[in-house]
Amino acid sequence: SNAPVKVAVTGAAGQICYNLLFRIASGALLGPDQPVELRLLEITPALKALEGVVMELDDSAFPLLSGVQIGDDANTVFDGVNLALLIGARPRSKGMERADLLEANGAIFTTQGRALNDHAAADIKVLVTGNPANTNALIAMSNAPDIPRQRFNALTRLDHNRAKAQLAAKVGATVSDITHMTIWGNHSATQYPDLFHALVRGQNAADLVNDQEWLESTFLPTVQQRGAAIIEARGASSAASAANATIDHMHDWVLGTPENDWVSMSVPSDGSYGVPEGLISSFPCTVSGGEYSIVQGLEINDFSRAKIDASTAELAEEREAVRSLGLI
Ligand code: NAX
Repeated sequence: SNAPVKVAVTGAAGQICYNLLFRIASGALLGPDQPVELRLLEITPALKALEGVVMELDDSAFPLLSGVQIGDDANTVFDGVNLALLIGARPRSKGMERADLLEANGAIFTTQGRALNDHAAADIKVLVTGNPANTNALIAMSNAPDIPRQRFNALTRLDHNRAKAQLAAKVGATVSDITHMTIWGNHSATQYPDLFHALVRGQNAADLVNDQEWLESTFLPTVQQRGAAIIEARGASSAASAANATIDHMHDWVLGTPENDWVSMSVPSDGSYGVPEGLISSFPCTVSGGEYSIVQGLEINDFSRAKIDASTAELAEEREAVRSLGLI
C-alpha cells in the first residue's frame, strides 16, 4: 500500500481545524487510497485542548490515519512533511492597529517559513489560510529561500466557492452548472469575483445575468462581505466552509483540476495580467502533475481592470508594510 503522506496543520486546536482534521483523516484531502499522517502544531497553552481533539481522532478509528503527532515546536512538527496547511494565525483584537497585526503574524510566519525551509520534505507544498492569508504566505515564502516560490499559496477558494453559490442562486442553477469562476487579488474586502469569464452551463455568466447593477451592488459586496455576514449570523467566523475550501484547494493542487475548468488560487505573481511580480495574488489556475499554471490570455475589460488593480494595490501596500517591519 502507499506510504503515508505527512500533512502538517497549524492552529490545530482552533475552530477551522475541528472540522478540517476529520476530513483529512477520512480521505477527503488525498482520496480513499492514500494514508495520511497528521503533524499538528499549536501554541503551548492550546496543547491540552489539542490532546482532546486527538482523542476524538483516535475515537473515529479512521482507517487512513496512520499516525498523529502534536507539538509546539515548528522545527519538530514540520520534520519531513509533504504538505503544510497553515491555519493558525493571530486574529485582530480590539484596538489593535494594522501594523501590530502584521507584526504579530510576522512573528508566526517568519518562524514557520524558516522551519519549513529547514525541515520539510523536498516536495513540500504550503497553503496559508490564516489571515491576512496572502501576506502571511508572502512572509513564509520570503523566509524559506530554499523552497521554490511556487510552493507557497494562499487560500481564496472559499471566496471562489461563495461566488459560485451566489451566482447559482441568482440564475436558478446548481453550483455544478457553474465553471470558470475567478477571484482576483487579495483575500479581503477588495477581492474581485469575476463573472465576465464564468460560465453557467457553458453560457457566459455576465451575459446571462445581464444586470450590471446587481453585479456591482449585490453580487460583489455579498461575496466580499460574506465573512462578516457569517460572523453576524453565527456569532463566530466561518469554520466548516473555510475547512472545506482549504481541502478543495490542496486536493486540486495535488490531484489536479478538472478538464475544461479552472479554480482560484492565490499564487506568487509572475507578472501575469499586470499583477506586480512576487505578490501572492489570486488568479484563475489549472493544475496538472502537482504544478499549477496561471490561465493566460483572458480579456480583461475596464471594469475588471480597475477592480483587479485596486486589490493588487492593497497587496502591494501590505508588502511594503511587512518589508518596512523587516519581515521579508
Ligand atoms: P481560531 O482562533 O479558532 O484558531 C486558531 C488557532 O491557531 C488557535 O487554536 C491558536 O492557538 C492557534 N495558533 C495561534 N498562533 C499559532 C502558532 N504560532 N502556531 C500554531 N498555532 C497557532 O481561528 P479559526 O476560526 O480556526 O481561524 C484560523 C484562521 O483562519 C484565522 O486567521 C482566520 O482569520 C482565518 N480564516 C481565513 C479564511 C480564508 O478564506 N482565507 C476564512 C476563514 C477564516 O476567517
